[in-house]
Amino acid sequence: MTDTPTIPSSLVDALRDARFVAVLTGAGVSAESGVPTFRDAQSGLWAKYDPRELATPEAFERNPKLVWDWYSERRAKVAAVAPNLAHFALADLERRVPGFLLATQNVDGLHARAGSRKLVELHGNITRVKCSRCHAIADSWSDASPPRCVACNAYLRPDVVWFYELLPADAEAAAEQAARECDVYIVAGTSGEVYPAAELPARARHAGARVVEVNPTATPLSAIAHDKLRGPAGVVIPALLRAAFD
Ligand code: BJW
Ligand code: ZN
Repeated sequence: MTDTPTIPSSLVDALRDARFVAVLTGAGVSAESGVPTFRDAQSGLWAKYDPRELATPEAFERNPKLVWDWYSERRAKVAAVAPNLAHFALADLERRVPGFLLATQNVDGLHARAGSRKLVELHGNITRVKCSRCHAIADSWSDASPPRCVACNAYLRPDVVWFYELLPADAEAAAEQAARECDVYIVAGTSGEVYPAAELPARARHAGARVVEVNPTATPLSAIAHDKLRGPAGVVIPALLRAAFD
């Protein structure tokens, strides 16, 4: 059993009284489902590649097959895993507070599968595939690696946000507004190294929110968090809900 960190009573009160709660999640929230975190060492076939060097438009231009195959394997892995207690607790939290938004950096779709609806996916979704030129979403594709767009014959690619690409404008705007308007901001399972997502907690703090970090280890975001709940998200987030709402 993992120890649950102590939850300060002032945080319990803040959560209970909150009119709007905003949440930012990262790969650590899916770790207990068996999805490797982004900065974890790659295994097997991919051991010699740095994910930071595969998740770029340049990598896809240079070696489309390598990048397509990496995402195909990850897509298959995501389809084979299930949401964990952290995903379910966040779906529950959305129903407990008057205003809520969950902004996730994860591309695995597990929050939606756990029942979250007030949800924006800042970095896209690995289960969707789009054309790299005309951006049309593909409903099906061939076994080629990569397959081609039926409309314009360019390569298809995963509908995720690579480094140096813009985030979906509506998702980013909604996440920024939630950070500005929330009373409590929960940031869970992210290393806080990737922008613009990493600046959301500071915006929330600047606007007066109580900022809570859920992560087994310290991150650059720890410095701006009022509460640092050290432990796995699948333990800490359900404990936070029990403390505030049971
Ligand atoms: C647990 C746990 C458990 C483990 N429970 N926790 C400003 C300053 C500097 C640079 C930039 C800037 N603005 C933009 C940039 C450039 C760049 C960037 O941020 N670079 C940094 C590396 C410095 N940003 C971009 O390019 C973005 N685009 C953009 O801003 O466009 C405009 C622009 C362009 C160019 C220049 C300037 C502006 C786009 C970013 C897209 C990120 N895409 C990826 C890949 C998605 C597809 C895929 O999955 O392959 O998104 S990168 C990768 O990182 C992925 C993740 O969503 C993202 C964040 O990672 P995350 O979730 O934090 O995971 P990890 O692995 O890093 O951390 C896991 C954490 O969990 C750890 O802390 C563990 O301790 C913890 N943990 N077990 C709780 N059980
Ligand atoms: Zn096309």
